[in-house]
Amino acid sequence: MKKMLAVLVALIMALGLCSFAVAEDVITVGFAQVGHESDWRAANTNDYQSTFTAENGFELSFVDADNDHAVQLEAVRTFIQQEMDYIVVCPVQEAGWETVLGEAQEAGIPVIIADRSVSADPSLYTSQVCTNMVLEGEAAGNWLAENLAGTEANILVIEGSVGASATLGRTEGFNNIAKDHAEWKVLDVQSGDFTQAGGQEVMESFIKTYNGQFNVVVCQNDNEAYGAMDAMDAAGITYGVGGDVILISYDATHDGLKYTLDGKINCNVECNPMQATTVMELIKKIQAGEAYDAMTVVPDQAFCAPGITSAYATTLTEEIWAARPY
Ligand code: GZL
Repeated sequence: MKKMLAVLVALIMALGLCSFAVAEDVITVGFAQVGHESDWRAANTNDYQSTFTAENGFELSFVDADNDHAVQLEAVRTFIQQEMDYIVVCPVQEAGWETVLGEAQEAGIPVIIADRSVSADPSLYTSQVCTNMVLEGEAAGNWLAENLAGTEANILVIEGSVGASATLGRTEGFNNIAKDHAEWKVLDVQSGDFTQAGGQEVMESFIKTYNGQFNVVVCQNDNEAYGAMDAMDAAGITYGVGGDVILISYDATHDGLKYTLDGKINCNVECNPMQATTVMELIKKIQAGEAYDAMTVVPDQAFCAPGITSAYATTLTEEIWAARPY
C-alpha cells in the first residue's frame, strides 16, 4: 500500500513539475493594436489572436487602442511594468515613440513594430514586420496611368488616419506617379480615418463642392470606399467599370475584392494583414538566439476588375477571389 502511495505521490509531483515546466516555457507577448477601425484591422487582430495561442507556447495580452496614440503609449508602459517577454506594436501614428521605446529598451524588453512604421530611430526597437505602403501608392498610381492612357484625371483622395504611416506612404507613392502626369489634377484630399463613416462623410462633402468635376476617387482603404460608394449612390453618381468615376481602393479585403469582382471598384491594392505568423517566427528566432532581420516586408499585389487587363494589377476572377485567405 505504502509503495503504491509513494508511486502515486511521485506521479502527481511529476505532473505538477511538468505543468510548472510548461508555465516556465510560455512566452508572454504584449500586443498594442491600433484599434478596430476597419475590416483589415479585424483580420489583422484575428490573425494575432489565432497565432499567439497557448498551444503555440504564447500568452497574448491584447490592448485595442481605439485609434488613440496616448492609449497605445499607456498600454506599452503597462506591458513594461508587467515585464512581458516581448512587446508588439501596430502604431496608430508614426511620431511620438522615442521615449517609450527607450523605456522598453531600458527594461530589456524586445519591441517589434508591426504593420505600420514609427519615425523613431530603428536602434530603439528590435525589428519591424510591415508592408511597403509607398509601393502600394505607386501601384495605384501606375495602374491609373495605364488605365487613363494619357486622358485627363480630376482626382479626389480620401486619405487614411492622419499621421499614420499607411496614409503617409500611400500618399507619397501615389504622388510619385502623379507628379509625372501634367494631365492629372488632385482637386482635394481629406482624411476619412480609415472608417466607412469617415469615407461617406468626406465623399458627401466632396460631392457638394466638386460634383460634375471629378472622374477619379482614391480611397486609402476598403471601408472608406464603401462609404464613398454609399455617398455616390445617394447622389446618383456612377462609378466603377463603365461608370463616370474610376474608384481605387486599398486593402483588398474579402468584401473589397467582391466589390472589385463586381466592377464597383476598378482597382484594389492589397495590403496583407496576415502578419502574425511572420512576427511569431521572428520572436522564436530571437528567443533561440538566432540571427534575424531588422525588417521583414510582407509582399502585396494589386487587383483590377474583370474586363480590365493590366501590367500593374491581376485581373480578378471568381476563382482568385474565392481562394483569398482573408
Ligand atoms: C495598413 C493598415 C491600415 C489599413 C486600414 O497596413 O495599417 O489600417 O489599410 C487599417 O484598413 O485601418
